[in-house]
Amino acid sequence: MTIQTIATTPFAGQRPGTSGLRKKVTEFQQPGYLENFVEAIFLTLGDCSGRTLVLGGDGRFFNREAVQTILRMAAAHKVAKVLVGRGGILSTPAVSCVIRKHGANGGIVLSASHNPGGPDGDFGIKYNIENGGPAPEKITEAIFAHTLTVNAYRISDAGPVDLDRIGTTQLEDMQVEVIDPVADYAELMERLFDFDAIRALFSKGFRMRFDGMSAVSGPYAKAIIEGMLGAPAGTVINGEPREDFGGHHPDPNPVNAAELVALMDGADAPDFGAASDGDGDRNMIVGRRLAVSPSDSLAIIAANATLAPGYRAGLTGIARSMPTSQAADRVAAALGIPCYETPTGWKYFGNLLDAGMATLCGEESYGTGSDHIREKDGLWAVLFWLNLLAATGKSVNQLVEEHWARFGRNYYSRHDYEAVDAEAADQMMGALRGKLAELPGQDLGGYTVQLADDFVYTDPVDNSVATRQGVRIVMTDGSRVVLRLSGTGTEGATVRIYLERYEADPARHGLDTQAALAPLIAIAEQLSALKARTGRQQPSVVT
Ligand code: G16
Repeated sequence: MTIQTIATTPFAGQRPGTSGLRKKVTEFQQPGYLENFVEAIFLTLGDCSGRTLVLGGDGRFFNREAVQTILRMAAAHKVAKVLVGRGGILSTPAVSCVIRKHGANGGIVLSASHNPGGPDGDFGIKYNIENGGPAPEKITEAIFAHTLTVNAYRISDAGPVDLDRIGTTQLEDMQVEVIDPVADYAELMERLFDFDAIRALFSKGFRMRFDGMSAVSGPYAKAIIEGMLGAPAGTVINGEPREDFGGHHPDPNPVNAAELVALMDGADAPDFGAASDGDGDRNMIVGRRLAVSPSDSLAIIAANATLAPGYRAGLTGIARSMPTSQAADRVAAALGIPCYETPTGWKYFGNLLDAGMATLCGEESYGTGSDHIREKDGLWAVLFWLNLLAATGKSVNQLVEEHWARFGRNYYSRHDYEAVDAEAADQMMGALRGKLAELPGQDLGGYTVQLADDFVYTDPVDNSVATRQGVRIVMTDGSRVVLRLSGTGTEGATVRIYLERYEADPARHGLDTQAALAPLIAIAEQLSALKARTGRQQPSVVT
């Protein structure tokens, strides 16, 4: 076995987006493409001798190949030890959990999250730091800078490591420990939630469906929900991870988890429906004929958090991304704790969690989590809801309706326009930014604009500043229209329009969401001229 230095030339476009580098599999398969990016990670890390890293991914097409390449490169960079999930599998929350539990120096996550997989699908890679969370911008920018100048990468010429057998092997001077991908994570969940109460709920005939979407969370859900909590076999559907996610789009929302939503709408619906995404960090919570909005889910978990053993001491604060609805702000105000508003991207929660300033975090994009790890966590959110259902004896619908009655309802929706011409999208956002200064005070469709800006975030812990994080138009009654371009798409641009309206009157809590938001939808079009600029008449996805 020898360490080789292979000459290479930079690839354009390796700047990490909202959550790491995400590209088409075919792009990653170009000779040197993955290697260049991994070399840039190691160049950013510097001397790796004595360090331990965690490595795993969501099992999508190219996962195994990438794991072998990264192991050989880690050995060449003198990493002391790599903990890798069996079969190269680790959900994103499990990577975060394993980094923290084993005191590793960081980890590499292989996933394109909810983006489709398979040879024609997407692949992705990101680096997580020693707190278990996604690397902050100063590190991702340093990685990017190295991708622009990289001219060689170092790699061992050793043969493949057996990823399917638990145990430790040697690769050059590096130890490779293949670990059970579920064990550490399951043990953490058991400490946070009242497993006895949830077991008792299932033993009384409570029925649930968890849709693993043929992605990574299936094995975790089977081990915990069916195994440890005693739910009947068959509770977890689509529970085998497949390289192409069985052709599904593993994005847990009412559009892509249509099968689950139809089941929950049916006459013999189970009591509780839930789904997770490609890499297991997103969640969807479904009651009977009710898909709970992720923003509401965050607020409801926050309002009832002390019912779960891991959160009995109460919350120090809540954090939400700027486009997420303000439902959680109302809970924070009632609890007398701060609510932080961050840019989109889980990485922005890391400092607040590390500093103990926030306990719960959430995003409208089906992401919820807490200070137990430094990633959002799909199954954790599902177990939280199970804990709430078991502790209160109430249904999902009851919990949601009672929450609205107490705090008011924040009607909320996101309209996505996917694979739009990137130049047209940039021009649209540019023109919109140009109008912002004149909007405050103007009357628009029955609303008066209070604030119009391009969101700027100053991190209260390290004072780092993130600019151009989304255009927000806030009305005097708190209703909002937010527009931004996605940082996770792999084709053209994705325009996201976020719409929110607050309704205090319980008699008006049963409206159709799109109808309730119609005036704000019209304002978004009036200000952006999206239809004319992009040629799109309808959003591709409405959540
Ligand atoms: C990632 C990030 C999230 C973000 C989401 C959507 O989620 O971790 O913080 O909300 O993308 O980002 P964008 O609107 O820029 O596409 P995931 O589940 O894809 O890793």
